[in-house]
Amino acid sequence: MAVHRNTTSEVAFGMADDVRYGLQQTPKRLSSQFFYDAVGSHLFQQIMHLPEYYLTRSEYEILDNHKADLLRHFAPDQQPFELVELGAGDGLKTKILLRHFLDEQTSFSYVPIDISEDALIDLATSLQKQWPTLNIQPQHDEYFHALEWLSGTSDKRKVVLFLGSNIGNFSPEAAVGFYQQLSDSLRPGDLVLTGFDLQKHPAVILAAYNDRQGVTRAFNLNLLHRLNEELDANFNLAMFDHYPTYCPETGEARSYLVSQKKQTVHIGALDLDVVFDYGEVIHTEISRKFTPKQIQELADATGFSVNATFTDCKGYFVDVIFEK
Ligand code: AVI
Repeated sequence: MAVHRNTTSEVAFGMADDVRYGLQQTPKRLSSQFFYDAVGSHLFQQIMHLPEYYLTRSEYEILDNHKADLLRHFAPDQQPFELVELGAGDGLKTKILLRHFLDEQTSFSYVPIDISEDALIDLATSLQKQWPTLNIQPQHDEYFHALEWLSGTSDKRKVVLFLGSNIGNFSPEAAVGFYQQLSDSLRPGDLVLTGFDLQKHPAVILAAYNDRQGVTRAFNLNLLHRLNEELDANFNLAMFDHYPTYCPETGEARSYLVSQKKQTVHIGALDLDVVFDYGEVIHTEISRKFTPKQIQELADATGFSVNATFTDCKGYFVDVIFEK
């Protein structure tokens, strides 16, 4: 089983350009897609097990309780289908579905797509070991690029998984653009299963991004460590602080890194000096929380109909099937 790659240099080139642009904006920003190097992916695995990070547990419960319903939607006629997963990560939740589909002798292939090559190789290796007969075709790519690839593949019905509230890491405009592009890449009858984190008590949400063990802090700061390693920067991590916020009016959790003093950071690979004032922030991530109305509006705006909605017992999270 080979990992199809979008070349590493393309990915690294994207990062250099993005960092140069983002650190010269006001406010400064870095894209959250660069969190996921080997260390960042490992920290994210830890985050998913934290007591405060309810998202993973909620979605796990939904998939486990509704795996049979989901299979009925995915293969109503028992025809073979392609299960394409965007942002597969460690596949822990997806394994619930894969196990059930294999037990039911469903005919499908699994195409995990991820920007972290390390996470993808770990996932593919562990899946192949667990289920040697599983047809798995891993793709190392970023989401938008992967969609171009999606439209050029086989005639089989596509079921796209976009789990874990990954959609929350897009701005509202980018989410519409992404679902429009997804819709354009699919054919009538193809499905998308999306995990949306719902708006709820603000304190519950804020705690999920400010855990007591400091794992989310390390995850956020690792972005600067990555720039030190890969772009020859000299960020002093002790001079930046993790600062998460949640605004219940917009439904946006945001993460920032705050400069603890006036300082200048040199980024060798970009030949760039970046000046920080005391208290100046770098915006590193947006994690949007949705209302049911916003989910319906996303489907309406991008040529999908809402086929089915599944929720957990606390009503914290929903997995929604959109049909093209
Ligand atoms: C991957 N993504 C959905 C996570 C989130 O909740 O926005 C990333 C994350 N950031 C901090 N904690 C987890």
